[in-house]
Amino acid sequence: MRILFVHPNYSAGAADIAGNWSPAWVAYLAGYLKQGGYTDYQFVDALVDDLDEEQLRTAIREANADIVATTAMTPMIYAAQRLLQIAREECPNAITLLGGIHPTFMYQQVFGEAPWIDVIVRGEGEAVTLNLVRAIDEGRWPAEREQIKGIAYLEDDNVIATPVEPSIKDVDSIWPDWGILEWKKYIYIPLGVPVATPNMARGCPFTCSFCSQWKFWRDYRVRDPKQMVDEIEELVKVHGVGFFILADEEPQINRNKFIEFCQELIDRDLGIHWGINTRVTDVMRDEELLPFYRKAGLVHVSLGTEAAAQLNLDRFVKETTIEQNKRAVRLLQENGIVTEAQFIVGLENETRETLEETYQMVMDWGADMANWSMYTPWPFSDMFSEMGDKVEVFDYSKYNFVQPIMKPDNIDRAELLDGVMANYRRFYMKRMLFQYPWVKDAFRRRYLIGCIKAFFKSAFERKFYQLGKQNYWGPMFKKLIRFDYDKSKEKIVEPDHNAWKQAPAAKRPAVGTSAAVPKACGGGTEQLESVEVAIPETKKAKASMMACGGGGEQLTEEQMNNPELAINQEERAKALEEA
Ligand code: B12
Ligand code: SF4
Repeated sequence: MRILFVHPNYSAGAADIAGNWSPAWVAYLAGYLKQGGYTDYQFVDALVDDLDEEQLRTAIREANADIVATTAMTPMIYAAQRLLQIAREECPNAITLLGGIHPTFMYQQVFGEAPWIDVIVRGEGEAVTLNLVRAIDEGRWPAEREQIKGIAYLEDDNVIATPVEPSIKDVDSIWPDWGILEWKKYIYIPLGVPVATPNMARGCPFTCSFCSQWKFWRDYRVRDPKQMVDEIEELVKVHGVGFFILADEEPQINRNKFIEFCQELIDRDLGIHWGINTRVTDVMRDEELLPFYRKAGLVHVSLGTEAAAQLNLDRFVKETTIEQNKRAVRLLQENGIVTEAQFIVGLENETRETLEETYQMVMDWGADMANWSMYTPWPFSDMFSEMGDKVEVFDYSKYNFVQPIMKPDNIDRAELLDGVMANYRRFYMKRMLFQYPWVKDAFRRRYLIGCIKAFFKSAFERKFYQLGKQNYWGPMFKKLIRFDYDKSKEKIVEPDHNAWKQAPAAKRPAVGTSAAVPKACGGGTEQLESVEVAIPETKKAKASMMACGGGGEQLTEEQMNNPELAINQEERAKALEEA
């Protein structure tokens, strides 16, 4: 049973500009298969090797695998679909397999567009993939496929989704096979060392309306910190990794585990530096622990500061304030940790002035780095339905945070892009001239200058924000900006909301009209029967599956008291610690 994993060749030109990133999905799936007795797998990274279609075709043909598997975030879905089409052409007998966040929710649309895909794994991949591979190996595929939980497939032009697989409670049973990657390819430009994105905790107890990660993993689970550091030790000693970013949505929320993790890193003195994406409220909660975190090697924190206006923070159900943003940045700065503030811009109320406000604000906060992402409601996020007809682009390859898929009411897209670029230019020019070279801490200085190197490299190559494709040459040439997108993609096919965790009703007060109000199924793990829906057209098809019983008020008392769903930060953190 030979399995070929392939990472699609798609680059957004934003977060990925800091280097070549090692894909964690491959390592985690391969590791789980290995433990299950399947070791005949290989990996092709079409992104890092920049393979064109012909080269991809050759690589797939030569691998001659029984299963060809790939992944898809939303913007890379067409690249993934095409990749599997090539696999179908080159290896007609191989099973084509797709997983990842986008197909998890959008499998109906995916099958409508790419019927050559044999099977989609929905949600957390390890257990489902092992069950699937075993069924194929034992000759139970396709005859008994309806018995495999967590998959979707086409049967006589109907999309079949089996009941969801329970999440893996014992996350320590997952041990990735990082050896599947060729580490010399994955260099983080700021430090010139191999970079990894290992995963300690899965899930997030918050329910921000623009985000889908909390739905995807459903419940919050965290690994044993000692085992986590075993994994990091392997990454350092066996694969030469010198920097990592935790792939976690919310690494700090279980404070005790995070402290244990840091202590273990200190005790083992691995000499590794690392970063996290976290919430400003966690930074403030752990104010006194920041020197300890820094000692453990934490050097880079990306903060979901998101907005310059409280109105927008509230709308995102972020449960933070502008004041907290400012304070968190300051605390990190005081503790010598590189601070990156992240903004979401381009909502309908965006203007040149509000863009200016974000710039002024981040300068006032004193963050080392800043980024401005174009507001991109994932089609399966709660906020998407609120946007109604404001979303004009249904070509998912543009859902990448860098190409505006909505036009604000009072400025056009060119103005928006130009305003964002003006912020980047001013911010990094000032930082480069007046801050980075004068930072006293030698490591921090080297790190920041390394970041600016990565930034300029991508800007020079016109890959940053896909400026080449968007034909952006500077403020004088706004009229030349091109926003090409595939207009034949007119609407979304309604995602599958029902199989996944839902935000408590109390967290979604009075949110506009909603074409697709998520049904509060409560996010249980085994509540769905197999369901069958006709294969949808690529138009708005209301094929929402009501196998959970529908209804808007279904959260139980127990679920409301669950730490995952508790309403405020302190309650949640306390409940999680107790758990
Ligand atoms: C690390 C990371 C990156 C790294 C990439 C690392 C890499 N090489 O893959 C960097 C920094 C480069 C990056 C870039 C981007 N990212 Co990013 N990234 C993440 C992050 C933080 C962790 C991803 C991860 O490794 N998770 C751990 C692994 C184990 O989980 P996983 O990938 O989901 O895989 C599991 C399942 O999905 C499933 N699965 C996945 N693939 C497959 C395939 C098969 C065959 C099967 C069976 C199962 C399966 O099984 C796996 C194991 O359970 C996530 C947020 C998060 N916390 O998850 C965002 C996230 C994935 N990124 C996101 C986005 C949008 C982007 C960018 C577009 C942002 C930008 N403008 O730059 C770019 C796109 C990348 C590109 N090529 O252009 C979004 C995607 C949302 C969406 N709906 O698509 C996320 C979810 C963050 C968010 N804001 O919501 N990212
Ligand atoms: S805190 Fe909000 S944005 Fe961050 S992972 Fe959780 S739900 Fe998503």
